[in-house]
Amino acid sequence: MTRSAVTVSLVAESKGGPFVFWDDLPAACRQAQELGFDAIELFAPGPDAVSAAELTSLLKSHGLRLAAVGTGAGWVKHKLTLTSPDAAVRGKAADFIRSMIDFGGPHGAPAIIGSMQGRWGDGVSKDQAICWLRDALNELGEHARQFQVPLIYEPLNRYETNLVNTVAAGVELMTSLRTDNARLLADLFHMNIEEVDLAAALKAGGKWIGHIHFVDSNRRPAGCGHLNYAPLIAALQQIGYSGYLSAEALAWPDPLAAAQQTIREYRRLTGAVA
Ligand code: LER
Ligand code: MN
Repeated sequence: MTRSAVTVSLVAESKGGPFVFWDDLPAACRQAQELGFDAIELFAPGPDAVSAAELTSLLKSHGLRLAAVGTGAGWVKHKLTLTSPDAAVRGKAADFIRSMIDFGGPHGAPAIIGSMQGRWGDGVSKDQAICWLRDALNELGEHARQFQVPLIYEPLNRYETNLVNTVAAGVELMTSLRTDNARLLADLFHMNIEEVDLAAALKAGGKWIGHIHFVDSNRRPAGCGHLNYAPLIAALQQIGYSGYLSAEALAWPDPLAAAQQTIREYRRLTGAVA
């Protein structure tokens, strides 16, 4: 059985990005609870954006879990990546992600590496970039273990990275790691651009699929684009996926309507009851 989650962004620099709720964490928790989401996924500017005590209290009082925390603020705010030609930048990128693992971990939430993976080029070969990425995933995957959460790595579409664009390439990366504590994030928006067959890719991803960004082809909420979800849900059932379907989607036409649309579609597709 899967669980539902909805994204909340507290990152001013990401305005217009694919997040449902914005800026006001208590209000987002209230609305997520009212709509019946199981969890929120938090995109925060850094580990100090909200204290552990406040986050614990907000989650508890609204009956919510923390599905995951994004680390992309390290890129959008500080221009850090794990594959920068500059060793000092790579080091700071790993430090930032470690701090986000420490932020989400006590709440049972894994950290997601998406845009922090960077790209090859600018004097860095693909082999070298993948090697640096692998080193970072090994180290950070082991760091996450103390919280009994995996490290989540997200293949992105070709316009956002040239490192790993498909689930299959993600599996190849996962199987080349020393750590066994990393899993893949399958973002249906990125997959719609890169995969030949989304359901087949999910099935082939199998046990490596650790998180889903639940969104439509045009990055609008599920049901507002042209994805055919039934085979995708069947594929997830077939691989025994029991994690989150987390709405990382544009707040289209507005945050509340996007959240309502998502939970309605989630229930219709999964048979979850309100
Ligand atoms: C970026 O396009 C994305 O999908 C995020 O989840 C990664 O930071
Ligand atoms: Mn995503």
